[in-house]
Amino acid sequence: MERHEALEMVKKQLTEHRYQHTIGVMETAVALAEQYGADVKKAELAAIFHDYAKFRPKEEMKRIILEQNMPKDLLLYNTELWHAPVGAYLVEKEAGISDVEILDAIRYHTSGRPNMTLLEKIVYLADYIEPGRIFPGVDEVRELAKQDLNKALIKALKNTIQFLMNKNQTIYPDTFYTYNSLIMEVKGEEAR
Ligand code: DGI
Ligand code: FE
Ligand code: FE
Repeated sequence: MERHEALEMVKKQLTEHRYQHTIGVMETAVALAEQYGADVKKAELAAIFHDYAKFRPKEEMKRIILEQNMPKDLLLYNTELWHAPVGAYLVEKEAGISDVEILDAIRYHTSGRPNMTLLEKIVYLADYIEPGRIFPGVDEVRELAKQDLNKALIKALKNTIQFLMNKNQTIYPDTFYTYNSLIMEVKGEEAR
């Protein structure tokens, strides 16, 4: 699918603010893909569609999670987590995108997962550091992203976990598993 066609599709699903965020994620993901040698076209499409399901009614998302046999424990945690796996499902169904790498980058863009692919990492990080983001610590992650993808991701995960803890919110286990997996990956690199 061409960029303009994809953008037209997502624009209808999003608010103007969320659409501008999506443009930022797209541009950032393309730059990271060029920098780290990922498939630029896949990064672009995954970024464009990453928040496709963001504004679907919670009841619809819940139904899809149950009917499509997605992990049921998602329903026990923050509803903010749901749009990622539901988005992957709807993007395949409604936009006809069947590329598993693109769909997984959408599916795991909020929680991450252990042993993330390069494309998954790029979309996750682009979502965190796109120019419209202003949360505390984001500049440090932007700087790390210039040097080391995994170290930037660790900082982003750490910030997110700390942010949620400070608000006494639950933390989805995959968020911790993602953090652990990245720490081990960096330790492995350093031992070589
Ligand atoms: O959809 P976006 O706002 O662009 O960003 P996102 O898909 O990364 O969603 C982030 C939101 O999800 C943020 O408000 C934090 C919230 N959230 C709630 N529980 C968890 C969580 N994020 C992670 N990574 N892990 C959680 O357990
Ligand atoms: Fe999102
Ligand atoms: Fe997003």
